[in-house]
Amino acid sequence: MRRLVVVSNRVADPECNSTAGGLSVCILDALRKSGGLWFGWNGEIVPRDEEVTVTCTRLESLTLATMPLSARDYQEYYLGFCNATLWPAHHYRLDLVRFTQECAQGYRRVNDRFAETLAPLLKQRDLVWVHDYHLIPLGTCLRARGVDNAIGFFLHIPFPSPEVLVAMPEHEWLACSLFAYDLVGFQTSIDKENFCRFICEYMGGKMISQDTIDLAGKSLTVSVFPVGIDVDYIMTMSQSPEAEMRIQRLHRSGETRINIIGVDRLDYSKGLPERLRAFRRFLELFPRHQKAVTLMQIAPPTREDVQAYMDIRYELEALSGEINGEFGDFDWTPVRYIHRSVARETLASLYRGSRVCLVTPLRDGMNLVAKEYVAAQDVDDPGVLVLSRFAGAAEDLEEALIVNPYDTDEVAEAIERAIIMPAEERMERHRALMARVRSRDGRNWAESFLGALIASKFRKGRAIEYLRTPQTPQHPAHIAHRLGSLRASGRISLDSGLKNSNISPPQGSSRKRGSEGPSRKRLTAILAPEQKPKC
Ligand code: ADQ
Repeated sequence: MRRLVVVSNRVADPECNSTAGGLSVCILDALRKSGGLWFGWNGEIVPRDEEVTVTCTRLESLTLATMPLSARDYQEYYLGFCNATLWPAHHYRLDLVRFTQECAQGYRRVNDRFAETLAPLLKQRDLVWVHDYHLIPLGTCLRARGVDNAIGFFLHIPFPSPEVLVAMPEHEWLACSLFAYDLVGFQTSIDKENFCRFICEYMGGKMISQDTIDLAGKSLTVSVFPVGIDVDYIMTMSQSPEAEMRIQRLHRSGETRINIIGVDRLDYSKGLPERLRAFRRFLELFPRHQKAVTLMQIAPPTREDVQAYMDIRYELEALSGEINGEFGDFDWTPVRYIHRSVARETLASLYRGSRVCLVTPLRDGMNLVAKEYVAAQDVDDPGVLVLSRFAGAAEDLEEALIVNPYDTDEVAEAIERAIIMPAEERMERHRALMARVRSRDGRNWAESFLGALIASKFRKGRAIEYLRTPQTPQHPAHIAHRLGSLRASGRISLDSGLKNSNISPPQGSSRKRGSEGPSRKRLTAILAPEQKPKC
C-alpha cells in the first residue's frame, strides 16, 4: 500500500479535541483512518532562520514531522503573504489586501524550505497531498528537487473569479504554479470554473477534456471534491449521555426556550457583524420572539496579529454589547458571545440543542459547521440550517434556507421562518440534507481525491501523447502546446521555437480584452521553474 504524506501549513495536535479550523479537522479525520506522515509548521516561532529544524513524532500509525517558523517567516509568509494577501483576495476582499515584495519573497522562501526539508523524507511510492493556499508553489519546489511522486493539491478556500484574481499581485505565477501538480482539487464547481476560466481566457490555456486543462504543453487534472465530515463521529458525540446533560443544562440555564447557534472562527469572511445585524433586525421585525430566542455565537480567536482580525473582534464585541443593551432585560440576554475554542463533544451537543444554526459567511470555501449541524440533529425533532449562498456548502445543501448574508431583512425573515417551521417540514428538509452530508462525507472526500490522484498520474502521460499526434488541429494554441511538449522532452526551447517559427502566442477570441496576457518569455519562465535552482 502507498503511504499517504499530507503537507499543510499547520500540523494540529491530534490529541487536542478543540481544534478550531476546518482544515485541521478534516485532515485529522482522514489521517486517523489511513495513517501516514503529516508535515508542516508546529505553531512555534524561533528568533532566527538557522534555528528552524524538523522534529519527528510517532503516534501509532501517524508520524508528525514538524518545524517552527522563524520570526521573519512568521511575519512575511504567514501574517503577510498568506493572510494579508492571499486570504482576503480569495475571499473577494480586495479592500483588505496588503502586499509587499518582502512578503512575497517570504512566501517563496518558506515554500522552498518546506520542500528542502520534506524531499529527503519521501519514499518512492508515497502519495503526496498538499493542502491549501499557504503552499501553492510547493509542488514546483518539490519537482525542482527531483521529486517525481504523485503530488496533488487541494484548495480549501474559494478560487476567485478571474476578474478579482487579476487584481492580486503575483496571480499569474501562483495560478501557473499549480501545473506542477498531477491533480488540483477544488471545493465547488464554481471554483474549478474560475480557475479554468483564468487559465483559458487570460493565459492562453485550453481545456482538453472535462477535467484536463493544458497550458503550453503542461497538462493538469482539475476536479471538484467537496470536503465532508465524519458523520458518525458527530452523531455519536451529539447523542451521548453527556451530550444529553449539556442540552438540558443549555435549556435550563437559559432564560429562553429557543437557541440559535453560530460557530465560526472570528474571521471577516464569516459575516459575523452582518449576522448580528440581521439578528437585531429579527428582534425589531418580530418583537413577539423577544425573550423567547437567544443567539449563541461561538467565535474562537484566530490570526490575532493581523490588523483586520483585531478590527473584526472590536466590531463584534461592540455590536453584541449594543444589542444586549438595547433589547436585553434582567431575565434575558439576547446575544451570548463566546470568544474561545470549545471541545468538539460540547459543540456537538450545542448543535443538537439549537433550533436554528446560522451559517452566513460572505464567502467560504465549503463550511464544515453547516454539515456538522445537520449531522448532530435529532431526526425526530431536527433544527433548521440557515445557509449563505456564498458558502461552498450551498452548492449541495439545497434544502437549507438559503440566504444572501448582505441582505439583512432577508436573513431576519429566514430566522423567523426557521423558528416557526412546522415539524414535518423540518424533518423533510433534514432527511434530504442528511442524505447529502452522508453521501459526501470526509471519507468519500479523501478516497475520491486520492483515487483521482493516482489516476491522473497515469492519465497525464496520455494527455501529452495526445498532443503529439499528427491529427491535432493546427490552432496556434495547439502549436504552442506541442512546442511545450517538445521543450519538456529537451528537444527544443519554447522561447527559440516560437521566435523562429513566426507563430503567434495563443490569443484572440479566448483572450480577455484589455489583457495582453503573459509574454512568451514570461510564460516559459513561469512554467519552467525547474530550470531555476530555487523556486
Ligand atoms: P474554516 O474557515 O476554519 O475552514 P469551517 O469549514 O467552518 O471553516 O471549519 C471550522 C471547523 O472548526 C469546524 O469543524 C468547527 O467545528 C471547528 N470550530 C469552529 N469553532 C470552534 C470552536 N469555538 N471550538 C472548537 N472548534 C471549532 C477552511 C475553509 C472552509 C472549509 C474548511 C475545510 O475556510 O471553507 O470548509 O477549511 O475545507
